[in-house]
Amino acid sequence: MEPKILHVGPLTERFNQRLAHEHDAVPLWQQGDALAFLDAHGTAFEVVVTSARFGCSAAMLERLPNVRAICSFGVGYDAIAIEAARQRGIQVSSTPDVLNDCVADLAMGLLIDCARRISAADRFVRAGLWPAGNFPLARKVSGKRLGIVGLGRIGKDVARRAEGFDMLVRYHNRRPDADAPYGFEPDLLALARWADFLVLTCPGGTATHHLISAAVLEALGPEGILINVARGSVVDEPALVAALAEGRLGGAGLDVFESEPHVPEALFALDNVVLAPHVGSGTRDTRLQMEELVFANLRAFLDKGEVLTPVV
Ligand code: 8YV
Repeated sequence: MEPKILHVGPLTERFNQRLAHEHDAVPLWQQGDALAFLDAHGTAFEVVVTSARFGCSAAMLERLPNVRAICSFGVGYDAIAIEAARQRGIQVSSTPDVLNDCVADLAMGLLIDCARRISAADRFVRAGLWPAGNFPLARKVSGKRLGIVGLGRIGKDVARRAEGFDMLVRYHNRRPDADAPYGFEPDLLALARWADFLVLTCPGGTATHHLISAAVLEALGPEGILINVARGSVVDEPALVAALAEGRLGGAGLDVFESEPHVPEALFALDNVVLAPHVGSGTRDTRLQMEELVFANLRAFLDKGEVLTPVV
């Protein structure tokens, strides 16, 4: 008999049906109070299928004493109780690489939109304002200085795209990457001072919580643009909103927020921000590849006892 699978939160209809069809999976979101359900039935499950969004909390994991693997849809695992999993020898897989292109594409899209004010220009035309006068001049993108916070797989794809725009690229990481052909900047404030555009592609979680502080935003300055395709938790959001509203920061392109799906209302009124509802990986092509990788990890664990793309 195949192990029982706990399916934490709904993904696409296709994914949900496929999991239910191919495996003995229980949709947790349909069981009423999740923790109460796990108190009663948690011992039955050996594998958890979840996503970057729904994760698997420490409270859940405590109620799943027989779980041996967590297969997650998405590359970020800040919502998974990774330390508890590591201590118990639970394998955790994510879906790296298959989404790099799409997240990097969105980062560049937000950057160009903020600098050239494409969304603002679109609003200007639709509001019938053009006959009354020209749209204000925007800022050039090509040849500018790009700072990347977190030069991992996605950060490197952003850097490669930026090279196509003749940008100068420097990056901030915890450690320099010996293979990266870009300048390493150990001082985040210095990177923000140097950069015209600062793109965040680092992981979320406690290690990067509010890394982008009021001081970093101040250093980026009234001409600077912040792009966040990482996690909302990386940025001190109230400080960001204040800096944008008071013109101390030039602009921001944001795909992620601290309390998703809730976006600070103060941002809605600002013309110097471009807002997206966490769609970095949100193309049909990429989501399909992420789905395939979740199922491949699951299959590998069930057949051979080892996931293919482990995070721990
Ligand atoms: C989510 C993401 O996976 O991969 C990540 O870390 O944030 C996204 O791709 C997606 O929204 C589904 O949860």
